[in-house]
Amino acid sequence: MAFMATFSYAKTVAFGQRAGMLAAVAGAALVFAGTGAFAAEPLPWQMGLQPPAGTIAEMADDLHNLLLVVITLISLFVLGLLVYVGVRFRASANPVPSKTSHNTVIEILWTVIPVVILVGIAVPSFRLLYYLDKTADTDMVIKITGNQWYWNYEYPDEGFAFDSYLVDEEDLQEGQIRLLSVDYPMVVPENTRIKLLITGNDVMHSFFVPALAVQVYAFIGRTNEVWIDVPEGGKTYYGQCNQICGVNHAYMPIEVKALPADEYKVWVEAAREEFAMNETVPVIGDPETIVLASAE
Ligand SMILES: [Cu+2]
Repeated sequence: MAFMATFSYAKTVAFGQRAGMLAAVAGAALVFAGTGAFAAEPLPWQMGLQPPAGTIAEMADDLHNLLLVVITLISLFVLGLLVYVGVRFRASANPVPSKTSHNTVIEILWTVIPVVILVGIAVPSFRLLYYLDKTADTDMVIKITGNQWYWNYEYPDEGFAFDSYLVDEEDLQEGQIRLLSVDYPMVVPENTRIKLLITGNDVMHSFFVPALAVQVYAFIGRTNEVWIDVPEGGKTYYGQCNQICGVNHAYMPIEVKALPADEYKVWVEAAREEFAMNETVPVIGDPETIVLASAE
């Protein structure tokens, strides 16, 4: 499980690298400047990653920025070599080509230097992976189930669960975002470490919230574990299912709404009543001995 979580997180980081590469082409300076300081959703003409929220996302952002420098330097170095070789050893200037086939010193260098670079990258990379695996230090749990095509959020400690659907374009209220806002967001208290148990009900989905640096697969019959570090500030973080899961794959967004502790308590009280009938935990086994997971 932990492996899956870390693997899928690695994919998130890799995704970030690609975004960073594009940004580097357009103008490396902008990558570090960032965009829309308080945005937790994608913005028009946005470059680089979404501003990081919480310690995990900050570490991922730092690693991304470090890797961007490393890959930019390597790419420029290799480009320089190619241009140099093309000009210096062009056929017109070298009518009699060299027959050199080995150079021990260069061969050792082009083996050792990449190894040193990779080991250097591995140190912060593993630090992040192991940090991501520290789910034991969390304050609360939310179980997230991917369905075709909506999410279900279960608060096992509070004993309720609810479905979360996309708000249709014609029903959008003031302040809601097309294709990202949902009817019932996943509400979390700010300044809290939350363990997420992520599973699926039909096909593969993936829970992906870029600003919180979380991307974990939702498999049927398997529970993946990860944690998020929701920082201070009543912000809303948007994400999407990140695994092609069928015809409405693009229409099952994720909305994570962070509230101050007191407002969160009020929400829990209201949600307990509103979702009182929602003991919709899938149960397997003999009906005589069924125990609802939320009642444990
Ligand atoms: Cu999906």
